[in-house]
Amino acid sequence: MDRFDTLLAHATSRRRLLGGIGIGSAAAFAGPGLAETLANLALPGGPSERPITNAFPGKGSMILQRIHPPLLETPIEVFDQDVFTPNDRFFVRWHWAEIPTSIDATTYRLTVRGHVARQLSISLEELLRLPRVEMAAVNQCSGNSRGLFEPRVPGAQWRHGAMGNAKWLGVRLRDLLDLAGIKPGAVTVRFGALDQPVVAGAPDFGKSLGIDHARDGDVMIAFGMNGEQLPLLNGFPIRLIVPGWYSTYWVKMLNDIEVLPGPDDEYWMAKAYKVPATPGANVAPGAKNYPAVPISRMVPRSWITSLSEDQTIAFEAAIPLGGIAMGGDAGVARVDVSADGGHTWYKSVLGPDQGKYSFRRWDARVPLPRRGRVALMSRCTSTSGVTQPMKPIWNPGGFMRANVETTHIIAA
Ligand SMILES: Nc1nc2c(c(=O)[nH]1)N[C@H]1C(S)=C(S)[C@@H](COP(=O)(O)O)O[C@H]1N2
Ligand SMILES: [Mo]
Repeated sequence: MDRFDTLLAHATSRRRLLGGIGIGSAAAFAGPGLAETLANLALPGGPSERPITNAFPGKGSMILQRIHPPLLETPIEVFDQDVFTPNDRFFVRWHWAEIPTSIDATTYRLTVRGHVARQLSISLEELLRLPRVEMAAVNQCSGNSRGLFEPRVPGAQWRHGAMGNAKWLGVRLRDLLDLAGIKPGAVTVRFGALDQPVVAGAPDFGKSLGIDHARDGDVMIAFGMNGEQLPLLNGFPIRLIVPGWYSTYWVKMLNDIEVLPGPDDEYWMAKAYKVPATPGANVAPGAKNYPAVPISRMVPRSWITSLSEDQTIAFEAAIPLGGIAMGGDAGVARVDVSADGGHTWYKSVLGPDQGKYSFRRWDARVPLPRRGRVALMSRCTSTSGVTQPMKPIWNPGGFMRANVETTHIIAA
């Protein structure tokens, strides 16, 4: 048995496993009343407390942002343990509440249709026989860290845990499109999934990529995540991976690929997930009537993970500091750290390079300027030469926050 057979074997047994513990029952158990522990997200617009839940299938301790559909945030300390986020701690976000609670891997089909020479209906077994690729890539929600927007904007009030990094195993989207044979004049590829809106007439979730992007060889259909099958809530049995792009494009429970001879003018591309066409997607709070474009590439970010907001530590002349960084759609070239609000910067040492789309560990020592409250910062520069700005941006969607973040500690 190679890895491929193992995955399929797991995939088939998954059906039985999920039968008894559907999302419905989990949601019923996950009410705030059950929570014994609360996480404090320190959101400027409050309220900051969220229950910690263990009640969702395939998931360990997660910050409960919403029950139905599930929005689960990864606690920041998880990112301090490894650059790869464990599957059972990986964040979860769905738009619509009608999510299948069990999947029959033996009858699952992925359709490729539209502007193609041959329409395909592929079983998982067939998909798993295509040449396989594995790639480390960060999956980050467009609205990650939205809870820190000032003034506050509507939407899930995430702190920094609407992101995760995994080794994705799957097949190239290009190989599948080549099997179907793209017809001349193809412009867009649209991806659809099994989840459904609860309200009649609400737009079914779907996202699109331009034909050249879809065929670039990096975009993949993943059935493996950190060496295991995908958790149901992260899109079992297959999902789209769009390295370097925000996860709104990473369609879960992918079952439909449609090649279009024109643009996708449906809701999720034409209306939702648009950002100002300004540098850094930044507009003045309250601004209206500015040109907007679909969100796309990620930008560099970094986080301190070895210490948490408002933590008290013993004063020392210099302290160790560690965290993670991402280059966005490029690699991490350097991470600098500061303990005096950004006046003096010190270089960190980067951990192993797991590929340009992955998180990268960094570690440093910083001198503490004094006892008391200290503002610690990290600042990433990508291999394409982009450095995180100091100032936060603002836009009404709460998308693309990427400024230098501050962690305050008390050196006592
Ligand atoms: N089928 C489907 N795929 C989806 C979504 C969805 O609602 N339905 N949400 C997208 C968004 S906005 C995000 S942030 C990611 C979340 O991925 P995760 O739950 O695996 O962390 O899934 C993306 N793919
Ligand atoms: Mo998202």
